[in-house]
Amino acid sequence: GPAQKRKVSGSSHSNKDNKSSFPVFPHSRYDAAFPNFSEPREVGQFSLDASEDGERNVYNDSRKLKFYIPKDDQKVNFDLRRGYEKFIRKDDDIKERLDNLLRWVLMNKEQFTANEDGSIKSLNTDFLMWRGHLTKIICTPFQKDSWSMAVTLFGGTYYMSEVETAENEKRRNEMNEREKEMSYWGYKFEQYVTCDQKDGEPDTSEPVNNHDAFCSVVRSNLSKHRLLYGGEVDCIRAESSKKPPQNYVELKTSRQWFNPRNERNFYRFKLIKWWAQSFLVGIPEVICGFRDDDGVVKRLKSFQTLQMPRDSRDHWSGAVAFNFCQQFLSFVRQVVTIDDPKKVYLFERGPDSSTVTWRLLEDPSDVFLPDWFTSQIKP
Ligand code: 0WD
Ligand code: CA
Repeated sequence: GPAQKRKVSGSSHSNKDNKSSFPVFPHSRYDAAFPNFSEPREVGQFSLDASEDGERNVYNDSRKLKFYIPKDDQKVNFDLRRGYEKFIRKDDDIKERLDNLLRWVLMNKEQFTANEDGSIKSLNTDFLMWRGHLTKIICTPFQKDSWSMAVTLFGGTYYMSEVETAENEKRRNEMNEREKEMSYWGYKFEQYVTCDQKDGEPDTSEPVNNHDAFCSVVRSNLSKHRLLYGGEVDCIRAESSKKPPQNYVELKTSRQWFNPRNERNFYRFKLIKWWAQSFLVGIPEVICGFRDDDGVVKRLKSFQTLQMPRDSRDHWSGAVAFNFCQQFLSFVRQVVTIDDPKKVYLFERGPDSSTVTWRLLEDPSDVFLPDWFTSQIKP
């Protein structure tokens, strides 16, 4: 349209009324001081457990939080291929959207502003989403990956729910046998270094199950945006005297480095994702199992979240990434003006695209706030 053809004059103000698309590049556009980001504060915990009936149920407690069991970092020998035939895999065709987080909200009504009839008047947040959605937005200036985020404004809160892009769905459906097996390795690694009990030993004979999860719910502010989001947390250090999220640990696997190019790509493309993901929840440490091509981990390495930007030298900038996110959220608030639980705006970043565009979704199946939730909110 004409708005897209309008010349960008260089002043950020002249572009304020251009609501048709949002630029990803150039980086210089976002190269300013790190925006205000308050220390994430944990306001809740919940567990997803499918042992009852095979469906993921939400429990308002930490029953699925695992304990980290320290190992001799240089002397491990974890075969991540073991037990693949017994893997109890979550069906990724089933889209849970924000449902589990919304169930947590309804289980914790006392945290929110209440009406006399017991319904919720306000969530006291500008945005509600999964942590993983924020990670994707933050990493956008430094990654090619496509993403789509659906946004609904309801009762003054912008609800954001990811929609799988055509490219990502295609990649998922065209995985070969080896890729499918490799997607098991990360979960198997978790089993080698965690235990349900504080002083227990990992049980690596049990089938691996990726239905179960523990989630932390946090509040933080990014500049003028109040944020409320949930994120899956792998485990906790039982021996630590710190309190959540400072005693949480994120677990990862990565292919060991065979040459300097491997190492460079690790710092350039992988560490920014690890940093954004853990920084958003205030998790101080990421423990990585380095594996070979046969899925054997021989070495563990701990990365300090706050050190990652420095470790990565000048490959990426956390300030650019966070400024991009801050301004993108402002853009969302400029575009999404109709407060209606059934109105869905879709924000899309195509593969390697230099802009984020938006459109309205018109199909009733795109509505993602369920009636069981909206009926309990009375603004
Ligand atoms: O609605 C959606 N489109 C999504 C929902 C996309 C991504 C996640 N989810 C759900 C997850 O199933 C989980 O219940 O949200 C919850 C947690 O979200 P998050 O913490 O915001 O997700 P993210 O930071 O992307 O991933 C954290 C962990 C992953 O760890 P690694 O180390 O791989 O980053 O959540 C797990 C995974 O362990 N995870 C999943 N587990 C099973 N199925 C999935 C999945 N599809 N995605 C992430
Ligand atoms: Ca993990």
